[in-house]
Amino acid sequence: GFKEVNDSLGHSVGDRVLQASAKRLKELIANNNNGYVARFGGDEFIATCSCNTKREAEDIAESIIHSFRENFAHNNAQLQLGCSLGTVFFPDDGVTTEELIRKADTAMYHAKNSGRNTFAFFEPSMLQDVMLKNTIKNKLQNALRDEKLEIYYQPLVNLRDMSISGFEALLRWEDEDLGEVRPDLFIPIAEQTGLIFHLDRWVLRTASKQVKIWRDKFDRPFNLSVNFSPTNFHHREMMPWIHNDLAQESGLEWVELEVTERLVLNYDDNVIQGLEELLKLGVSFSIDDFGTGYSSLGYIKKFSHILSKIKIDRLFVHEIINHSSDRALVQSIVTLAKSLNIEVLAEGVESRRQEDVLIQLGCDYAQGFIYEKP
Ligand code: G
Ligand code: G
Ligand code: MN
Repeated sequence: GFKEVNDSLGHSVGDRVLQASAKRLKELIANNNNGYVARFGGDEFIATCSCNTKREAEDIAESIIHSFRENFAHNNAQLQLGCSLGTVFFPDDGVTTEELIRKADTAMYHAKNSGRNTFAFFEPSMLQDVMLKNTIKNKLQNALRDEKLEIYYQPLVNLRDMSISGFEALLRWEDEDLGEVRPDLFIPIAEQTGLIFHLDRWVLRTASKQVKIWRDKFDRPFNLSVNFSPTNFHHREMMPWIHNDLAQESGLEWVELEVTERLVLNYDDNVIQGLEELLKLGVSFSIDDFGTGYSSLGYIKKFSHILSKIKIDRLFVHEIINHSSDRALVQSIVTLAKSLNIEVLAEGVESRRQEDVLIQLGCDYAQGFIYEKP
């Protein structure tokens, strides 16, 4: 969290936090373990110490994480920071400084990705992860450029009369070497690299054309749902895209963007402004995979004015027959949504019995293999 300190409180405060961090590290490493601490650059430190066992190294790593749990004091404010640690062993993991630092760095990023404020010991498989990620990143970029991506469509069913109310667009990618790559794998990578913004725009543009054709051909007011990554709101081209490109498009009033609860994690001015501009253009919003993330009733209330639909995650729909707790949960989501004028869709419906219960509970829409696969 160091960047935030620098950005919001200024570099001199940042400098003092670095000094205080160095002090904490030195107390744990230099004094107790006959070791050495150095600042590597930015907010990164390197420390060496001698350990006889892996267990001993674990204890030191844990004590460092622990010491960063304590707030940093600045004037009267308390700064909550944390640290992520990557650990390597000499000579097992390498004998040159360069190799050891590179592997420690890899392990540190691994620790960051597994939720921060934790440590990781380097493992060779981490390098493979990095290589695979790089391969996917490059190949995905080319696939988008060469129009090798495909969109699958899954119908959304209105439970009142069983008509098709619209379609969700789902990205699919088959690579010559890698075979079929699942979105679960490539979407997070695309989010880390910013490519997701270009993917999501492409899906929106391409799927709009397709659904427009079906609307005309069948003379039905089909809607289109597109998954829209929360990270897009922080892309520097987001506002220009809305104003220059999207504003020219017609038919946005039948387009719905599916966002996940992650949107509230980085809820700042960019998000608020982006949401408002999109609403002005007639776009509507739904919450995808509801119930699996950071769901809080408080924020559903806060967002009720911009939400048109809640999509209940298939996890809850799956057990709705066998578990009364899941049934109760779906019931309460429906009740809450109704009182706020938000519609409810159940994802992953696979059986008639599930469908029956969902209708009983007052669900408005359903989606799942029982109707059609994507
Ligand atoms: O379709 P499938 O179950 O494999 O999707 C896996 C995940 O990938 C889902 O969470 C889905 O929302 C996401 N996903 C699929 N297509 C897109 C897309 O075009 N853009 C974004 N941002 N996510 C997508
Ligand atoms: O995260 P999101 O809700 O966007 O993911 C949608 C994905 O859910 C689709 O890509 C599809 O593969 C999957 N899906 C759709 N219907 C069903 C279903 O009935 N059962 C299961 N297991 N998955 C489904
Ligand atoms: Mn979705």
